[in-house]
Amino acid sequence: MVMTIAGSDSSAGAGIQADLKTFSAMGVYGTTIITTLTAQNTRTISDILVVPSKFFRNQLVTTLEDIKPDVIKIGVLYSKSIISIVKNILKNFKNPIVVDPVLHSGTGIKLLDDDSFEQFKREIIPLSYVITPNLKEAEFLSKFRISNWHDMTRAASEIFKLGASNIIIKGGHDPTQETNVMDVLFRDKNIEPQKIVHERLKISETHGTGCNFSAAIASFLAKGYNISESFRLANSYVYETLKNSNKIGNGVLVSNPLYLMYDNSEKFKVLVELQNSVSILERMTNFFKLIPETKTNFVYSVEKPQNFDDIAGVLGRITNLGINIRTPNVIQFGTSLHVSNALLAATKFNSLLRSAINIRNNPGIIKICENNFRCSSYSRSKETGEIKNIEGSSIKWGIGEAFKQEPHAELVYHEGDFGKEPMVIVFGRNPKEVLEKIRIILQDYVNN
Ligand code: PXL
Repeated sequence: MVMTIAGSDSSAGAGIQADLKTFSAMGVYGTTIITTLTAQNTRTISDILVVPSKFFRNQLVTTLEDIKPDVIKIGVLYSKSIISIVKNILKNFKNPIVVDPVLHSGTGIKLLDDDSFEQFKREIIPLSYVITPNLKEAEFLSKFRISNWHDMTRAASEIFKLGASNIIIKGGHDPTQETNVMDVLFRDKNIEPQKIVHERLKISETHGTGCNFSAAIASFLAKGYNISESFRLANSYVYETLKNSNKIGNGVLVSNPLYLMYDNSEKFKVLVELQNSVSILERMTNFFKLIPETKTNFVYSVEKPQNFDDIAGVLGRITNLGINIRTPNVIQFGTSLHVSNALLAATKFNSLLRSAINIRNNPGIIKICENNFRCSSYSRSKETGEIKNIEGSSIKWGIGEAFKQEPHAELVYHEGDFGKEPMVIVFGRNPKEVLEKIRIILQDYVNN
């Protein structure tokens, strides 16, 4: 259980909204105590309303009375009266408090009143188990300009003097570091600082990552990880949220704390569904008769696949044993090249197609296919030498040609070329739909 005491961001990229998304993605329950309401979009904050003190206090007291957090995260506090209330109520709180010392928004608007700053340092920092300033905030808190490692350690020692137990200085905004980003956890003097260096992502300015980071630290601490592990885990989590930022307005990008949760759950569903369908295929009598010499693969992709890694297939392909088939039944992302390539090309024309299998091409099979499904085809002899010479580009080109002729195709075939086996590729929205088509083809094929 985690509590956040922070400001609301109407654009939902930072503040309370980012915190709650992060807690939820981490699987921890979050409660939300709102200090301020901001009217903002991805370009600016146009207005700030500070929640009246009495009401703010009631939120905190009422929630704490009943719901006991393992960790509390503090973000924007804004005013002196809110700072006093937080200090008075939390001064005897025994569990870890994570303080994200938010002073300004990315657009430069103040998120801590000028005359609240000294009080914030005096009353809030000593409450913190860990404080997570970026370079600018570390400079403000320590009154040191930071331009190298030595300055950073001096700034950290000044912040220790203010009463923090652990300090994480985030280096993401360091303009002198063009290729790398370094975050550092400073602990007791006797413990070597823990540095984490990442390659700098080539994306423009992003909103919300500071909140995602401190909320992730709070979540990992609440799960029982120590500060060093929580730092490492939160760091790689934020790297993913940043890498998958979205453009939701016309200004800065917004980081995506839910990305990994959705991605992992979608990938898990894809693996399970494909695995089940491969098992069904294994038991399908006579399927071996449809396997081409170059073997078969059966693939299934996440929604809107970008590359091979978004498409699961059968490791080592499915083999014809003459009386049945053999499949290693190991399903992995990124294992099939040919059938995945065909699917990637097909989704450009019909984004609902997410599964595919390749089978033999002979006149009997083609006749059955033409009778039962919307088919299209291409001739490999029409492709130019330029395309032939680039590995994988023949399939992409051919599938493109076939879908240009018949945008609703469910099945595409080609007659092969010198050294290239003729092939049929059966598409479907999911593996079950593909299996159904295989069943229909097989029924006719075996009966005739
Ligand atoms: O990213 C810092 C931050 C925190 N909380 C709120 C904010 C911002 C930045 O704009 O608006 C409410």
